[in-house]
This record gives sequence, C-alpha cells and structure tokens, in this order.
Amino acid sequence: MATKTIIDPITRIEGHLRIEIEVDDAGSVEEAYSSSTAFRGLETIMKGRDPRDVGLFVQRICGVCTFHHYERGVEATEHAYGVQIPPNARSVRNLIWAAQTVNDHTVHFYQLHSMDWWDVVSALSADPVKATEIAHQYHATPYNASVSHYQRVAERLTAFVQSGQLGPFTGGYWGHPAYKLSPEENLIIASHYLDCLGVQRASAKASAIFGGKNPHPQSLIVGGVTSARDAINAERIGQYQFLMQETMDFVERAYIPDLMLLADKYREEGLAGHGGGLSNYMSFGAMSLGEQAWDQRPFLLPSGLVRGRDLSTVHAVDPMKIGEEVAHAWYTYSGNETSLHPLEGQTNPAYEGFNDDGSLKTEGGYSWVKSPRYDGAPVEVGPLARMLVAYASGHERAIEVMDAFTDRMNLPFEFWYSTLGRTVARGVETQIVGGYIPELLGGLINNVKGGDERFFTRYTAKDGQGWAMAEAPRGSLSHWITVRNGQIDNYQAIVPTTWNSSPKDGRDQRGAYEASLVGQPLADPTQPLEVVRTVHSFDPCMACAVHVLNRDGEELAVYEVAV
Ligand code: NFE
Repeated sequence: MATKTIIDPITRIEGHLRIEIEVDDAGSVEEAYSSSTAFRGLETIMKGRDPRDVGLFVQRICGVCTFHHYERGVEATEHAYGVQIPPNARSVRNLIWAAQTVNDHTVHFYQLHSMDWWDVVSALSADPVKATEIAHQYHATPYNASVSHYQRVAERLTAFVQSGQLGPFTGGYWGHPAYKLSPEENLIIASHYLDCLGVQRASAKASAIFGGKNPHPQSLIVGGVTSARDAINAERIGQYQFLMQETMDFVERAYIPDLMLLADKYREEGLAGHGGGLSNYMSFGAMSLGEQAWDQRPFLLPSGLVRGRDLSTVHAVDPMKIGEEVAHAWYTYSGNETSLHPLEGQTNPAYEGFNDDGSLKTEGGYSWVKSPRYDGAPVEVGPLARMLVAYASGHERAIEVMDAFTDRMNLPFEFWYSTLGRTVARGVETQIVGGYIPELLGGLINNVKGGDERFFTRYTAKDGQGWAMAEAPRGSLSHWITVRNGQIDNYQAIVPTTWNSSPKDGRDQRGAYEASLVGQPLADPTQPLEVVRTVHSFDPCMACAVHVLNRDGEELAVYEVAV
C-alpha cells in the first residue's frame, strides 16, 4: 500500500510550496501533488489603476525576478498603446535583463540548489591537498582552488558546525545515501557556495547601474527608459562591463566546473532520466532583440515549442492557445468555463481547505496555483526548455555549449531529460547570456556614437488590449492587460512557476513538478532528498505564482488551515 509523505514547507525557494507524495512498497514515488498554500491577488490589485503604473506595481509580485515582471508589465501597456521603444532603450533593458538573469542563475545554483548535491558535514573531513588536485581536473585554473583557501573554508565550516548553529545548513539530510560526492568534492562546492555569497553582489550592482536600484529597479517607463544619463556615460558602462566580467569569471571557473563534477558523480541519475518529467518544452523567447511584433521578433534564445521530445520539429507558439484551468485549483470560473484565455481570465478565490488528517483534498482543489496549459497540454518551461527549443531550432551557440558539455562529460543527449540535465541547462544558459554582454554593450555604444540619443518614444494613451510574452529566468512569463476608459479593466499574469508547479488539470494531466517526481526511486522515503532535489531544479518561486494583498493593502480573506 502506498505511504503518504508530506513535505511542507519546501525550503530554499521563494514563497510557500507543499509537496505530497505517495510512495509505493518498492520505495518509488507513485503519485505527486504540488500545492501552493498562499493566495495570489495581484491581478485584483491592478484593476482601476493607470496602465502607465503597471510595471512598478507588478514587479512587487516577486523579490527575485522583479525586473522581468516590471518589463512585462511596461511592455503589455506599450502593446496596448501601440508604442515602440527606441533601440537604445531596448539595449538598456537588455543589459538589466542579462545582469539579473546571470545573478538569478548563479544564486539559485549555489544558495538554493547546490546543497541537494553536496553534503556539508562530509566536507569537514576533506583533505585540502586532494581537493586542490580534484578541482584542477575540471578547469585549468579553477576558482579559488588553493590548499590554503580550502583549509580556511574547512575551518570556517567546522566552526559553524561546532557552534551548533548551522544557519543555512540547518535541517539538511546530511549523510543521506543519495549524496555521492567525496569529502574533497563536497569541499570544492562548499567553497564556491561561500564565494558566491560575495560574487553575486557584482551582478546585482551591475543591474542597478541601469535599473536605478536592486532588487526592484525603477528606470523603465512606458515608451523607454529613464537611465539615459548612465547609458551614455563611459564610466558607468565600464563599471557594468567590469562587474559582469568578474561574475562571468566565476561562472567559467567555478559554476561550470562544479556542474561537470556533478555530471561525473551523478551520472547514473542523469542517465536513468530521474526527474525528467514532462516531454513538452516551451519558450516565449529570451531577451528581445528588436521591436517587431512578438511572432516575428528576434530573441537571443528563440521562442518555440518542442512536443514529445521530438527535436526534429519546433512548433510556433500561438498566444491564443494558452488557457488556464482551475479543476484542481482553489478558484472558480463564472459560467461553465473549464479553461480561460488570460485576456478573459478571472481570479475568483474558492478555498476548499484540507482533509481532517491535514492532507490535501486531491479530489478537488488543492493549490492556489492555476493550471496553465498550451493547447490543452502541460508543458515544462525554464532553462532546460529554452535550451532544448534553441538546440532544436539550430541555434549555434546553444548547440555549441550543450554539445561541449556532453562531449566533455561523455554523456548522451538523453541526459538532458533529467533533474541533472535541468540543473546543467541553467549553467550553460548562463554562459550564453553572459557571453552576449559585449555585443549588447557594443550595440548601445555604436548606436549612440552614430548620433542616436533617443531613449524614449512619445505616445498617446488609448484603450485596448495588450500583452507581453518573453522569458524570465524560471521560464515563460506573460502579462495581459485590458484598458478601458483609460484604466485597467483586467490584468492577468501567467508566471513560469505557475506553468511548472501547476496542479492537475480537468483531464488529470500532471504539471511539470508532479510529472518529474512520479517514478523517482527514494533511497530513504523518510528523508526524500531526491524529491527536494528535483523540485529545486525548477527553481520554484511561489511568491510569483501567488500573492496576498488587495489594492488597499487589506487582507482579502483569512483561512484557517488545520494541520
Ligand atoms: Ni518570482 Fe519569476 C522568474 C517570473 S516566477 S521568480 O523567473 O516571472 O517563476
């Protein structure tokens, strides 16, 4: 008989996520339920507001991918108004995009996810000399890889553990049999975990050079950007360049080698396809490189849909085929609708509570996250989806970095369809985004030098509908706006984590998290490390997927949850 295990809260994520799994007698996950336990109401907050204010409000959806909601909100209004921004404004937005994405990916890997792969307690017994030798197997000049540095890291970690205050390391499944690194290998990644706490400041500062501040930037306005003075200042451009070089040095000499180390040691898990999940992958296109209509717009990484892992065909994404279902979500739709397009979307909370034993009522609603579907099918979004769509589209740089990784590690292509593949995809995407920064800066400098100093396009506000679709670090993000009588009449955001963490739909099709967990063997079902590892590989942000204020800052409702 299946045994139920509840993991609530899942930590090292943004927001509130609960995972319930049913484990069969052989110790494998038989069924999985993903539930977000806090309500989202930001769409409701937007109603009646001036569309020109959207960006500043909607970036408060999140404390992580702030810029992406900001940009999508501004772009949705620009689309409704029919405004095209000048090339310089596009460059500035892209420079913030790139810094934010590189920051997000590096912080996710080290601070939120890496501890699913390395064991801090084991690192304490490492031999620093041996660790230095191992680090040199994965890079000719590995990051901070000296005997004295590793000794200092080991001493720091030991002091941490001896103080009895493990801080961020509290509550880990240390000593779990699914950890596979030697003490020295654990020490190498532990050392980069600590390094990243400092290095991530550089990319955060870089994003603030053109964004005004971080994490919530303030330089985007409908029609362009306000940070023109910084964008024509050689010193500010130089600062950005230097800070991002510093970050990319860490990516190349720490992040990528650490992923190689993981690919070496967790090879079996990758080859077994653990955590692979869904077989449909979607991208809306990452980093706009022009002002054309969305379906003709060039992107740094292309839009498209791969169905059933068939890379021979990349299908065009049709925005009108997106629908959100609520069969197993705590919402209702008026009328008999089962799925609504976001332009017609509704946010009507209908909480159903938990079972008396504290478990989810999986027959009915069990999450505050809706179930977005593309053409009725669940899809995975995020770095792996972007890389697969790019690879299948013949994107040269994507093919280069993906093949370089698998060739070096002697892995077949199928390895990408796994938790490990998803984690590595985020790293190789970071190489592409960071590697594009010189071109971005060159484009801005040449354009300004050529005499184009426009950073803003004048426009006339008007009624209508608009939308903006593009990629945020965790996947496909779309914002949809209806403007009537100069005010927002309807607003909907479909967020990457909503796609991935969605509960089952009306046809009981699982979302990406749920699908990736089913079939996962667990070494110790009482300590489901493998589940946490797979969920983290998506980089959940439930704060994006759900929210809890109304336009006057009051609670919309109070729900007592019996546990
Ligand atoms: Ni709150 Fe986000 C990203 C967006 S949510 S972090 O990336 O959009 O998935």
